[in-house]
Amino acid sequence: MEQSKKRVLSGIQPSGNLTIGNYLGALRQWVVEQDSYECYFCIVDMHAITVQQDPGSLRAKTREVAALYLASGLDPERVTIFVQSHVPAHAELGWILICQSPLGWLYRMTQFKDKAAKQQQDSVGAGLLNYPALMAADILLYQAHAVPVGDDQRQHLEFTRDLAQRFNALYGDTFIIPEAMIPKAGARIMGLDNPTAKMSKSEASEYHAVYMLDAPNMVKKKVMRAVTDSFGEIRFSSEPERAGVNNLLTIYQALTNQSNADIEEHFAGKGYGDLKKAVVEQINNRLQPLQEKYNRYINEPGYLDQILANGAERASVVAEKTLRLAKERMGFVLPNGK
Ligand code: ATP
Ligand code: LTN
Repeated sequence: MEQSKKRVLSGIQPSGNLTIGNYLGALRQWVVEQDSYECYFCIVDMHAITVQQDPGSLRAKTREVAALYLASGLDPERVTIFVQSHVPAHAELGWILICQSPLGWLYRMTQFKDKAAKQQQDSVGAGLLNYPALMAADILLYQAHAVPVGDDQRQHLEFTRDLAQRFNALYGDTFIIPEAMIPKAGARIMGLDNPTAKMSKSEASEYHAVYMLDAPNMVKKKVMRAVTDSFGEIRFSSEPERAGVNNLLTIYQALTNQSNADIEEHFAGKGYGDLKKAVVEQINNRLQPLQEKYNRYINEPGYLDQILANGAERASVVAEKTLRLAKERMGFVLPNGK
């Protein structure tokens, strides 16, 4: 495993419109890390199908996510951007790791419990339960040292580490044990309509999330309607009754990089209307140039497809090498002696 730079891998599901939660919790830090790590960023379409997806929408969203990666500032010359299903090693190691995953560990995952609870019991697919094993495969195939994700993925990262350690103990050192890399500000953006639930791209309600592709007047409409409280006090707080204001402050902080004290001082004596206006302005300032770039990329499907094809080719070389090692260690007979 001779590598010069340490490796990073992360991914986003093409399961809907990307939210500012996806941007602040994940994408934004990926852009920073591309300078110091060897980075692999995938569009995890095989994870998206763990809940029902409309084929036309999955197709469109996969390209949309790719264009948003580029528009956010990922440079395809420096990082490898690819679609998970273009690299079959993910499915293959995924199956191997499913076979290594204790059911008890899988049933304990809060994301599984939450997503399963939202569906009729008999329509919950087995893929939803096995989701963390496929995610472990994504990460371990690249021998990634670090995985930049939002706070909600902490438990999946622990699962990946436990599974890798278990595999290494059973079959000999095979996988690097990865670390979660979680941002200080913006790791958990909450829903605007319900600040006790994580902002999520697959939540249907209209005023729940600001999408990365929302027009400025839509951002304004959503933020101005965000749930607050009747305390009339602008300060950071972990009290559930103040979660709405805390969430707006958190979004403001993630976009301005200011300290809690500076932000509270800035808003001293002001009202929630002022806070909301300031948040709208910060979001729109950030999204406007990004959306301009997005429009250019999405209107050049040939260019996007070329980037994804190159990415899959580069990713396959690394992934195949690890897959071969894992199979060999487990006792698979490799074709043609290797
Ligand atoms: P879905 O609603 O389809 O489950 P999601 O919006 O939770 O999707 P994912 O594709 O599962 O998004 O997540 C992609 C990345 O974005 C992950 O690193 C995740 O931790 C991060 N992320 C998602 N939502 C938030 C949020 N509200 N705050 C911060 N980070 C987030
Ligand atoms: N489970 C992740 C998406 C995901 C991922 C990954 C993130 C799939 N594979 C590998 C990091 C590394 C989520 O955000 N829900």
